Amino acid sequence: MNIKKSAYTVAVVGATGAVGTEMIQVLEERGFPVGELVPLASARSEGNEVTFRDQELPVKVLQEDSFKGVDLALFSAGASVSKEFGPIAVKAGAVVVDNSSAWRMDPKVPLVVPEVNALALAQHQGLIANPNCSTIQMVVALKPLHDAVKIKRIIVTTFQSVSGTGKEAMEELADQTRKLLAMGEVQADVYPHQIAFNCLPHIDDFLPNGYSKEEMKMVHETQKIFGDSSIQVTATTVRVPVFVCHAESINIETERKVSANEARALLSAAPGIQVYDDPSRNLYPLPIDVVGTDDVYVGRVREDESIPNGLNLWVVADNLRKGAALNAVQIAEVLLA
Ligand code: NAP
Ligand code: 3JM
Repeated sequence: MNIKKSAYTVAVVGATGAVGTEMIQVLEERGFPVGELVPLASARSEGNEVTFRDQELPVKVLQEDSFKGVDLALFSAGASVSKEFGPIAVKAGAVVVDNSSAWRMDPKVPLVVPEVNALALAQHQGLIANPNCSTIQMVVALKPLHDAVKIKRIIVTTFQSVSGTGKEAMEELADQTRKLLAMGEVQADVYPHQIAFNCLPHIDDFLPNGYSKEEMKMVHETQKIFGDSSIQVTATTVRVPVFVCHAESINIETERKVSANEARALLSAAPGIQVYDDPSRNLYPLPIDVVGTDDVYVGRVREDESIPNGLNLWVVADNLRKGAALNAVQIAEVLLA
């Protein structure tokens, strides 16, 4: 990737997964200069194929020598795979954009959302981390407000879709829903409880402080991306029975006052954001409308009447696209530019 080429060899690690499938689609849709696509997954996928530009490509089993000749490797096969194979890919000469939590908080690894901190990419040493899906949509929405009136504190509650867990979780929600509507019994395999017709205040493992890892990812990643460890962040992350798109209720306290109208104007002018905010017409962002789109949608902008400088927002984005695959491909596009 350090050399300008007309086309690049791109490996997708986790090519058969929910994020990997979207990665391949986003590379194609955006006309990323792919010479050869190398789809990699586990031995479970041996014999399977993925489709890229109307071609069926055989999935290869991820191995130490998988990255020979690879310019760019997009990883989304879980944190342990990234921990082990990320450095192997870099050593083989590839630039790695990693979607897992494995490297995000490493000080040598830039954690990047192009609309927010593209400049951090200049420091990369081969490995670049994509933030957590919930962090990405939050920082895109908050960046123009932070620039204008400086955010002091963020209180966020998420409503996260099952696609954030992967393909098996999507099947589990569909299967439980079908069975329950037919008055059948259901079993919970992916989550600790039934997800259909339910809400689980539990995403990723719990930590000794009582928060989940997902909640603490939002705290630490937000501070790293904004380059400001003084921003106070507290999060509650909830899994809801939605297939795709995460929603977030965000409350911010700012150093200077911003009215709801000024905030809408700032948001409307910012890259990657659509403002959908007209309660008189029941207009606010909804997962079923946002799925398959690229922007971060903001609505329900209200001044927080309980404090002098506060704002409430409702933020929705496609977690598989801006929350994962699209952001990773946008990082690669910045590297090419
Ligand atoms: P998924 O649908 O379960 O897919 C997992 C993918 O990883 C599959 O392609 C799977 O291959 C592959 N894989 C698993 N273990 C492997 C191994 N040992 N060697 C090679 N490939 C292996 O999960 P997903 O939703 O796509 O998410 C995958 C990962 O991406 C997550 O674990 C997470 O780290 C990351 N992620 C990040 C975000 C974000 O916020 N940026 C969002 C979602 C996910 P097989 O089909 O062969 O099993
Ligand atoms: C989103 O290997 C794993 O346990 C990965 C779990 C996971 C992650 C993660 O921690 O990388 C599933 C879904 C994420 C994420 O984006 O942080």
